[in-house]
Amino acid sequence: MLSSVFSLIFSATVVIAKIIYAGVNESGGEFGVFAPTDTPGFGLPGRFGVDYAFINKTTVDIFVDQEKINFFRVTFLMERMCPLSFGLGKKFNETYFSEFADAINHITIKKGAYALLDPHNYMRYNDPSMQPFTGSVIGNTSDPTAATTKQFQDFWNELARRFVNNPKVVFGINNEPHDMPTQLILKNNQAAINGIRSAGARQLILAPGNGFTGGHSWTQNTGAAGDLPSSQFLNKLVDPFHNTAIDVHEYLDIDFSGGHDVCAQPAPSNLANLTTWLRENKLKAVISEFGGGNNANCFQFIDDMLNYLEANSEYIGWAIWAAGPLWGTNSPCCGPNTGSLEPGEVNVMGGPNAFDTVWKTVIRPHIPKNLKRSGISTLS
Ligand SMILES: *[C@@H]1O[C@H](CO)[C@@H](O)[C@H](O)[C@H]1NC(C)=O
Ligand SMILES: *[C@@H]1O[C@H](CO)[C@@H](O)[C@H](O)[C@H]1NC(C)=O
Ligand SMILES: *[C@@H]1O[C@H](CO)[C@@H](O)[C@H](O)[C@H]1NC(C)=O
Ligand SMILES: *[C@@H]1O[C@H](CO)[C@@H](O)[C@H](O)[C@H]1NC(C)=O
Ligand SMILES: CC(=O)N[C@H]1CO[C@H](CO)[C@@H](O)[C@@H]1O
Repeated sequence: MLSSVFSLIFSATVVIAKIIYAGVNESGGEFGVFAPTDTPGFGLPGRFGVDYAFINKTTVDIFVDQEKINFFRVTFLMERMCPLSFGLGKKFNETYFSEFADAINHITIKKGAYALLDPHNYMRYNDPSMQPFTGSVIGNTSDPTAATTKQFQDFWNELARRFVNNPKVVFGINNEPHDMPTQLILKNNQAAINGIRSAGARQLILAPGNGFTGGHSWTQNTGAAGDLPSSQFLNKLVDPFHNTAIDVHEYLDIDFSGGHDVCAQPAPSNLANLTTWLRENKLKAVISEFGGGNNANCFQFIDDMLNYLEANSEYIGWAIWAAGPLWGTNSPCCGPNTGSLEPGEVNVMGGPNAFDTVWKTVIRPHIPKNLKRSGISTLS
C-alpha cells in the first residue's frame, strides 16, 4: 500500500527517461558493390543471397525470442531499389523490393518488432562503387548527373505508400549524409517527409544531419568545406504529424569511425551539446549506429553511453552496428578481431564474435524490459 502510494507520487513527479526502441543493424542489402577499382556499376544489380542479403530469419528470431529486442535497422541500396536505367523515383525493381519486403515483413508482421528502413546511400545516388564518397549528391543542381530533390521525394512517396498499412516500420531518410551543404540536407529531408506524409503514412521518421550524422559534431562545422552545423538547420523540419526524430550515429573510438578496437571518445561529454539542442528544440533522437570492440575498455565506454541515453529523455532508442547474414568472420566494427553481432558466427581467429562478447557483456544488461511492443511507431 505504502509502496504504491510512493510509486504514484514518483510517477507523477519525475519525468522518466524512456528507451522504447532497442536493437541491432541488419547489414547486407547494400553489400557487393564496393569496387577497389572504383568501377561505376560494379556489383549492380547483384545476386540475392550471394552478393547481398537482408536478414537471416533464424537469427532475427534469436534476437526477438531470446534477447527480447524490438528494433532492427535494415539496410538497402537505392541503386538496387531504383536501377540506374529507371532513375531515382517511383519505379522500383520489383524483385529487389520483394526480397526487401520479405525481410521487413518477417521482422514486423511475423515477429512483431519494429523495422527501420535504411537507404544506405550517404544522400548520394548513381554510383555506390566507392561509398561513402562516390555518387552524385542528391539535389546538387550544379551536377547534371545528380538525382533531384523532387526525385528523392517521389522515391520516398512510393516506398511509404508500399508500407502505409504496416504500423511497425520506421522511415530512415538516408544513411550518413556528409560533405554537402547542410541546407541541402534540410531540403532533402523535408522533401522526404513531404513524400512520406502525402502517401498517407503516419509512422515515425528519422532525419539525419551532416558529418555522417555524428552526435559529437552536431553543433560544429563538418567536412572538408566546413559545412555549417546540423544544429543550425535540423530544427526547421516541418512534420504535420509531429512524428519525426533525429537520427544520430556515434562511435566511441578516437576518430568516431568505428574502425579501431580502442575506445577513447566518451559519449556523455561528446553528446552533451546535442542533448541540450534536442531539449531546447523539443526534439527526440535515436542512435541508429554505435559500437565498440571486444575489450574491457570498450565495455566501459558502451556502458557509460547507454547509461547516459537512459538518463536523458531526449533519447528514445538505439541500434548497435552490426549483425547481418553475410559478414562471416569479418568485423563490421571496432578492429578485425571483434567479429560481427550475428549469432552463430565466429571472429576471424575462430573465436567468439561480438554477439558472444560485446552483446552478452554490455548490451544485454541494457535491453529495457518495457520496450514498445505494439502500435504504430511513434516518439513515445
Ligand atoms: C532487379 O533485381 C534482380 C535481383 O537482384 C536482378 O536480377 C535484376 O537484373 C534487376 N533488374 C534491374 C532492371 O536492375
Ligand atoms: C555539385 O556538383 C558540382 C559539379 O559537378 C561539383 O563541383 C560540386 O562539388 C558538387 N557539390 C557537392 C556537394 O558534391
Ligand atoms: C559544445 O558547445 C560549447 C559551447 O558552444 C563548445 O565550446 C564546445 O566545443 C562544444 N563541444 C562539442 C563537443 O561540440
Ligand atoms: C542462419 O542462421 C542459422 C543460425 O545461426 C544458421 O544455422 C544458418 O546457417 C544461417 N543461414 C544462412 C543462410 O546463413
Ligand atoms: C544495418 C546497417 O546499417 N549496417 C550498417 C550499419 O551502418 C554501417 C556504417 O555506415 C554500415 O556500413 C553498415 O552497413
